[in-house]
Amino acid sequence: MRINERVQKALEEGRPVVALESTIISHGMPYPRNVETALRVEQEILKAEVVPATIGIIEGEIVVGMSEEEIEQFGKRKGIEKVSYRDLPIVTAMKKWGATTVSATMVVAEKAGIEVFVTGGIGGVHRGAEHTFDISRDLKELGERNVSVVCAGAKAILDVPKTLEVLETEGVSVLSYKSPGFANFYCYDSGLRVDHVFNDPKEAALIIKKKRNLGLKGGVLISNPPPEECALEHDYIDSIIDQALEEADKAGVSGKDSTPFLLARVAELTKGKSLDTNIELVLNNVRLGAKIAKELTAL
Ligand code: PSU
Ligand code: MN
Repeated sequence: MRINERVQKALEEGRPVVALESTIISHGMPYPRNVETALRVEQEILKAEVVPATIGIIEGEIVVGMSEEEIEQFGKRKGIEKVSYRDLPIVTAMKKWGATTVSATMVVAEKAGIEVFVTGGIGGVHRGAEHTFDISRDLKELGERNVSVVCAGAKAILDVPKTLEVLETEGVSVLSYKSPGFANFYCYDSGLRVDHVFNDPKEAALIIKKKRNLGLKGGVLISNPPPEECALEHDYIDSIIDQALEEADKAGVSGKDSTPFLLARVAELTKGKSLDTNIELVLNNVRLGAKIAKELTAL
């Protein structure tokens, strides 16, 4: 594992660091907006006086804290593997390039000692999972790793009620920032309840710290609704998601290809609106994540 100097130094000195994933770059957004977003994300974090650590695998080496050039590569290079937990030994042994999902990023962040991780929306229980058994490894790692994740809920293409049920089974405390409902990725609210609503980032930090001090394994999931001005309406997006799901089914898309296919198709069908929202919600999550990371180190 290669930890860049700035990240290493911050960790040694007990200064705040925020982990970021690379699947969102290589498989979640089209080039060049994926790279623009990943770089803006890092700038926002630095502006808050927190150190960003974008995580990925380069020729088999796990990198914690990519350079700008490396981020650019993850955005445009063809054939980068989507790396979930199960893929970590394969991609590293075979010396391949790999973009880490939430699950794999959590594993690496924990090993590096980074406690706060920001993404767009976590993976979860896919619709129709009662037939396909498609449940993201993200949920399991949330239950196992001492890393807390800031997100805009679970991706809207999923079965969100079932996702929350599995999070409960995994023992993941779900908090929501300022809004009573679990965020719905593109939409402000899924209409589903969370375990606790907080208004002050310090409160989230206290809960994370308490979980650790009690010796309870696993992370805290922090749901942050997308900024209201760029959130999409359920009436608009839900039928588009249904159409994308139907197309995926007809085309026989399954397994790890599902999420990238659906996100890309929804972006096309909304003429880029969903992509704009996805970018804004990530930046919004980053601002909250940086605050929580700072509060956590201050404790
Ligand atoms: N958040 C986004 N876009 C993404 C992802 C998250 O805004 O593309 C990625 C994360 O890496 C997450 C993955 O772990 O989607 C989920 O993939 P799957 O459903 O195959 O587990
Ligand atoms: Mn899956």
